[in-house]
Amino acid sequence: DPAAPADPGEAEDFLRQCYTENPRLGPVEPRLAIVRAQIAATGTYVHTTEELAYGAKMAWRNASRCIGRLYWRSLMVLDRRRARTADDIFSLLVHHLRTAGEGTIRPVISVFAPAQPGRPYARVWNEQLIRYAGYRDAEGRPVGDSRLERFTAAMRGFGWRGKGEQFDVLPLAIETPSEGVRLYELPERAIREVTLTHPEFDWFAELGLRWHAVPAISNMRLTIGGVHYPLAPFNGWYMGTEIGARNLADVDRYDMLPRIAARMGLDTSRASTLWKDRALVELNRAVLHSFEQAGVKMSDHHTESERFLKHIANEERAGRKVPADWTWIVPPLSSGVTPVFHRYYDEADLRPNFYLDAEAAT
Ligand code: HEM
Ligand code: NRG
Repeated sequence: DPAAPADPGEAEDFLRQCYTENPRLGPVEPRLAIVRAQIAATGTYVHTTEELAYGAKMAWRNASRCIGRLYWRSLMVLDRRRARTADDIFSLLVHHLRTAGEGTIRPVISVFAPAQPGRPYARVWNEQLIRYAGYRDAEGRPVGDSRLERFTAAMRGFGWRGKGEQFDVLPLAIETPSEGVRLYELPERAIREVTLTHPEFDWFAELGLRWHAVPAISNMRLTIGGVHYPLAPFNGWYMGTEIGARNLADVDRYDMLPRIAARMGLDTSRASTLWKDRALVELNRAVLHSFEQAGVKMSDHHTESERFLKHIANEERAGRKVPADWTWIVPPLSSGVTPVFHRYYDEADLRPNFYLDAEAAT
């Protein structure tokens, strides 16, 4: 429960670790005394800017489903704890997307106000800041991102009208205690997108595919030292398979493999022709090729797997274990030819971390 009081034990564990790993912050004992008193008096405490920044980096470091953790120290932490109104939050989210996506993509987190004990808190209903709407056409055929159909219907319930096309960016639904839910349309300058072409197949562009450059998860709660930040959207860059082997390929998302296989002229009458595998590889080549051509940072699953093993080696040298979830770390394409496949991982649930709360809208 994000609105529960801060747990003093968790606060102490976090502060000891934070101050041990950052000797320049000075001794932890005086800080512990202050925090204990704050929790006793108010049920919670206020992180310093340094604690917030390092806590957010630790949360990324502890995210056991994330293969991209080698660069955890480079996370840019924007302290947005003072923002209150939906208008303020919206303009800071636009700023986040522009900071993250201009020039080369950089990992950024915007941390908004923590939940106060027993009080309602602000949050964003969208799972990511940029997502495409999902609809059904008159014949009941899916249009857009089928995963977002329920969310899209909820937005329509608030009066939003999408164009009904394959890649309509959804509005942001921002909820604050004093204003309720408000919808905001993202301006174009906040939405960097890449249209997909293939290095050899000229017809590929006719499929009309595209994807947004920045994955910015906005529905996970950041927990640092017993304090809960329900609104703390973060982003890194994409690994190509997220788009090419899942978003555009999954049967319950864009389901593109049958159409790509048809254009390739493959024999789809039997599974054993491996037409799905062949179409999948070409789709993934198109994703990596298009992002590279557009100058948008993206990594492939081989490179990201190697980086992750380097991260594990770094962390072990620093005397730390790397909690990891095999089922999320292993890429959904060519799993067995990436080195992350061939080993087991520690499965600890360490804090600080990111947690998924129940969906607000659906
Ligand atoms: C999950 C890659 C940055 C936190 C993932 C996944 C991938 C990935 C491939 C699995 C996603 C899926 O299967 O749907 C990367 C790459 C990054 C990056 C290439 C480039 C820098 C970050 C940052 C944070 C983060 C900056 C937080 C500060 C997480 C979390 C999950 C995750 C919490 C689990 C999401 C969930 O449970 O749905 N990442 N990531 N990652 N990543 Fe990263
Ligand atoms: N698979 C999701 C994004 C999940 C997080 N992936 C990242 N995170 N790369 C998708 O939109 O396809 N990140 O912070 O970079």
